[in-house]
Amino acid sequence: MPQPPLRVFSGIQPTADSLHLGNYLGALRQWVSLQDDYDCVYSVVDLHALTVGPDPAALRQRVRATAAQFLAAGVDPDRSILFVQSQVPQHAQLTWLLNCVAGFGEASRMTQFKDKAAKLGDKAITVGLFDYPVLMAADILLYDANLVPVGEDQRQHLELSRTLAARLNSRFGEGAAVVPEPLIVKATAKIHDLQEPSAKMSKTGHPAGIIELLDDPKTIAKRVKAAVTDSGSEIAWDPANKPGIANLLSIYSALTGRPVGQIVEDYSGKLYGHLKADLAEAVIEALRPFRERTALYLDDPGQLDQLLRTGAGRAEALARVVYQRIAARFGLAQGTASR
Ligand code: AQP
Repeated sequence: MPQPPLRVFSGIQPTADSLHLGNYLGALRQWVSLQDDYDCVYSVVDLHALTVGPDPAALRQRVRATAAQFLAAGVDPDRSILFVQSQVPQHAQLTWLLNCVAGFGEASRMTQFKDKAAKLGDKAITVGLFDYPVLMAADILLYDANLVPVGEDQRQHLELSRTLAARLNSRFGEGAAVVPEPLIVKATAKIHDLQEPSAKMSKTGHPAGIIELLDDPKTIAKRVKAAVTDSGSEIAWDPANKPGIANLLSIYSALTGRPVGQIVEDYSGKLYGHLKADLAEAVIEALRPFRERTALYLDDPGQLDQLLRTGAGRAEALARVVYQRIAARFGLAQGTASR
């Protein structure tokens, strides 16, 4: 008998007006090709964005802008489920159940929490920020997802999701939860900050270190040309000693589909400036149609909202069944009630 396709789940936070090249190459681009072989569920994870206390009006705008960028990249709402996390109440409900099986110690070990907490300072750290990885586990388990395409920065969070799923199965018996597998594309797993190549490119990083997907061509060229390079002048693949050049080479290779070795050969005897000029052109050309398509979706917010409501309805139909199954295992009455 033919098996149903495996389920994929992934999400991106609406924490900026534009996504960046790391989000695109580390996650979004994979999302689009996975649609050919898997049953995909993609979400604008606005509950996650609340963990850093965004301005409400900005958040509303960014939810739409993020969804528009998913669509512009090629997420197809007819083939995949595309929805906004807060429109499906089971995400918050399942988080509570998982909070009650997650260890305080294991949540305390999450390096992303430690990094963000250090950036925000004691007064701004919320319980929500601490709980971020448990909410992420709820997102994944709620759809019985088999595969989760993410960048390297999310590997530890995904490991926690796997631990929690396995714990539900050992505590309540097999079949309580599906244990998800990470899907991390090695070559683009971590795109680095252009100004600080030891750090990942991040929406909340310094603007000069980021290439935003909606940046205009002039800004893109400026950012690429100002990227920090390394001492010496030889264009070589040496991530340990030449992290700045290695980052530019990975981005170039990912955008053009040409292997890094071939690019290095082409630039033998040339200067960093040549590589930067060609890379800027490649980024501009790759992002031009993306920017135009995003603008078209944002021109019609009514239609975009309708599309997202339809997606939320489809997501909730799946989430309700899984939530009730898990809640019943916990012994909660509502887990067995029909509505
Ligand atoms: N630099 C990166 N390289 C490769 N993949 C990346 N991702 C993020 N940065 C890189 C992947 O993008 C997806 C969405 O991430 P997110 O926006 O939900 O949260 P994040 O990982 O916290 O990304 P940012 O940009 O750093 O956001 P802020 O600054 O708001 O926290 C994930 O799959 C992630 O792996």
